[in-house]
Amino acid sequence: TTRDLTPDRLDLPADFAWGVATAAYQIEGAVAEGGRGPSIWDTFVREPGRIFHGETADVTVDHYHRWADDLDLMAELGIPAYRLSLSWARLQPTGRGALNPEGVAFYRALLEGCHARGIQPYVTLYHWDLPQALQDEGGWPARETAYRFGEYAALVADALGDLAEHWITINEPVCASFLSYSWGMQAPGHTDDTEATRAAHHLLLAHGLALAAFRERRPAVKLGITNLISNLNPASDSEADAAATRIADIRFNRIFLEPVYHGSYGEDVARVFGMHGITVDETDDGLVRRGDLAVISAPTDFAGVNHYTNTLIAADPESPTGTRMTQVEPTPTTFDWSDTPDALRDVLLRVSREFTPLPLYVTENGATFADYPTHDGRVHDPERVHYLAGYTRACADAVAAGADVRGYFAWSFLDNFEWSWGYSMRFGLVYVDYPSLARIPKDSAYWYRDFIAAQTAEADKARVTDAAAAV
Ligand code: PNW
Repeated sequence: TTRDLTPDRLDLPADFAWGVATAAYQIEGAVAEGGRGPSIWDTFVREPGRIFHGETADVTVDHYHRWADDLDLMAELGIPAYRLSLSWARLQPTGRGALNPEGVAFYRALLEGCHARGIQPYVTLYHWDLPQALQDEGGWPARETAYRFGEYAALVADALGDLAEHWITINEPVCASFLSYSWGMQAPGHTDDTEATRAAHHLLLAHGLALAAFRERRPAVKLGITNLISNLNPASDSEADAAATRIADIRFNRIFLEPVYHGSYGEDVARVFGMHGITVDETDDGLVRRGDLAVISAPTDFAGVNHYTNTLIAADPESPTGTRMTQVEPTPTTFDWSDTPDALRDVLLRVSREFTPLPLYVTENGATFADYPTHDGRVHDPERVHYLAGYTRACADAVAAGADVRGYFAWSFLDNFEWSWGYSMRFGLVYVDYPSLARIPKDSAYWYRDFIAAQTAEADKARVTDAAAAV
């Protein structure tokens, strides 16, 4: 199908936050500079066979040294909002004790640099880079890690809490628990379901403790947690496929949504925990302690939704998980993920109808395509333009259908270290030429610039002019 991709004005409020997103470990590099301590990812990338081509993120796109140029480029593209994450190991090298002053200085300069350019920062406290010292003491399967995170959050609230209005506690607890401790795909690369389930609860507890720490110190800021929410549907109308879909939905989505927004693990989630011999009844010595759910479900100000996949689920007794998953067509991306924007609309509507009436932010959405520079110094990525045009419109469709969506952040600003895929998967609107590290905006970056300008034509013109004058 052809679609007119000329950006036009969507029916959304003028203050809708259009942004781009990144994460510290994927872009900063400088892993042994500025007093930073090692994180579980520094360890993981050094283990043979973990990362495509054995690549590391020791340098990645060198944002630690190039941040000012990167923010200049963001301002030139007229991008009004930027979601970034703080490296826990840069701020608190061993995961306990006073903050590292060089780390604080780096992030203060970065956040002040956003404001100087008229860019609103949205800050994530944890995007997977646990200090190695805390993994050595048990990592997320250990309850103490949640308390360390609460202390870290309190120190960050004091040191940096004046520099952003929106704070996200944890990015995608499903990845930091199941992908990391059960599926072995992400650091620390363990394959133990019980560990993963314990990690899941402790990540939620860590969210709640960080929320309380910020509330006490920074009553004016807006807080939320970001969950990865896949659109899951049965592959057929058979009862077996419907049952398999319900189980997948519990494992991927409901484990993390119910405790935060409903204040309890529901019966279905309890059954899945039970498969690992774990009870979710609150007790004095079990995984879920008395009072945990009150901490986890304390009110937030918004809900973060990361959305990538649109999955059909079939029961498959032959497979170890009992399910077979395929993505809904078309799947033009290098990861074989879909370009089906109605999935984003459906996920947003589901979260708002089933889980929370809070404002929603799409804190990540994007795709990877095999795109390469052409000889004219431009990078043509028509598939990404098509993807962005559809998924931004899906936000307006969700609002029209009743969801309170307030922002959309494209993943990612720059090509970067795509975790276990190393540099082989490019999600950026801006191309990075390895190893020169030159930044070249792709056609999608220019499309997004024009799209954003079209959303806020008058207000935006004034803002871009101010920012250009300030640079
Ligand atoms: C997100 N899935 O992770 C992360 O937040 C980013 O750091 C990452 O670079 C980006 O997506 C692209 O992969 C995901 O299994 C992990 O559907 C898993 C899935 C999707 C996104």
